[in-house]
Amino acid sequence: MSDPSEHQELSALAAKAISQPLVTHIYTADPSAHVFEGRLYVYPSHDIDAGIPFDDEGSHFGMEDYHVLRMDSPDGDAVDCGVALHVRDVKWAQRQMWAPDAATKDGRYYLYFPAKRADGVFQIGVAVGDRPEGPFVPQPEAIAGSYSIDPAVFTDEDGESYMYFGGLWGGQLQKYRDNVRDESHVEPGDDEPALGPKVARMRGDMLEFAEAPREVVILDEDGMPLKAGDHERRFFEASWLHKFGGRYYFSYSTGNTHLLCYAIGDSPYGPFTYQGPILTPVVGWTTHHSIVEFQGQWYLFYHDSILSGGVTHLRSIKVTPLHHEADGRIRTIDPYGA
Ligand code: FUB
Repeated sequence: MSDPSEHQELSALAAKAISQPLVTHIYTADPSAHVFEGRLYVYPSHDIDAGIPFDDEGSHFGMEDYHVLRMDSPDGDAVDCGVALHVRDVKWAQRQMWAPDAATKDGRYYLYFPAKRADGVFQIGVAVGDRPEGPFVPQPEAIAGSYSIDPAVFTDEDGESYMYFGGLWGGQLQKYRDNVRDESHVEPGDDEPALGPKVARMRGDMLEFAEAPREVVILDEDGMPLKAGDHERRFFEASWLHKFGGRYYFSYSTGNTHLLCYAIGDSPYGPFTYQGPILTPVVGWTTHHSIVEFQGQWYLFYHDSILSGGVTHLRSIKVTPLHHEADGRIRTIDPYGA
């Protein structure tokens, strides 16, 4: 960054992120930001107080619909484009519309979302629209072979798209091995390899997986898979993939240690080698993000619970500049330190 006025603008944006959510008329979380048609579109969860008691399954995260936000620039106003999809319109889903993502191909837009079926099992669905803001029409069934939560769809320069997904505990990932669910399964023991997120290449029509989901492996500095007991570094939820300098950056939340971390690899399938934290803990239990380039500058979209006074399921999304150092490492952000 050589232009001083540009530097001042980015510093001002970082300072604004400390106190100001992108919108305050609704609670929002889990922001997946994309540049579509030259503008920023953000696909967040729409947090509500559904009146459901707290439990270990995250039942109090009782979200029912999605609103899409549009911004002309990261320091501009975020326009709420209204309800893009409601759970009542999704035949296979009953409740808990958790963190979504979106993608585009051949002029159509695809909203990917996790939700619980009536039997309490999370799956991932897709809904299709003609505009980035929707409305989106859901497919009648969930994506075959999908499970758990937090879809993130990355489209590579060759046009192939990949869905990353999975989340531990309330997100149910620990119940699966080799894509098969077994209620008796729990998170592996501390000295066993950690469970990874999953990745599957999408079919050309963006509606189904083109292959069975594969395990994403995150390695330590010695090339060994991170251990399940390594709670400061192991994957928990909130997958995101961006490409920088020809390398693939997989970022994620560590859940119960409240960090956003990243790992780098040479293929969209990984393996990825752990690098360090991107964002230190925010106010609230969850942390979830996206990373996007807009007009030559990179940004981190994330959330915290400051606006609600710390209520963990009533969150607000924010944006702050993100810097890759000359060697490609990401500078760690303190959400309250600007
Ligand atoms: O918003 C509900 C869940 O909280 C998301 O799916 C997780 O990533 C966490 O942010």
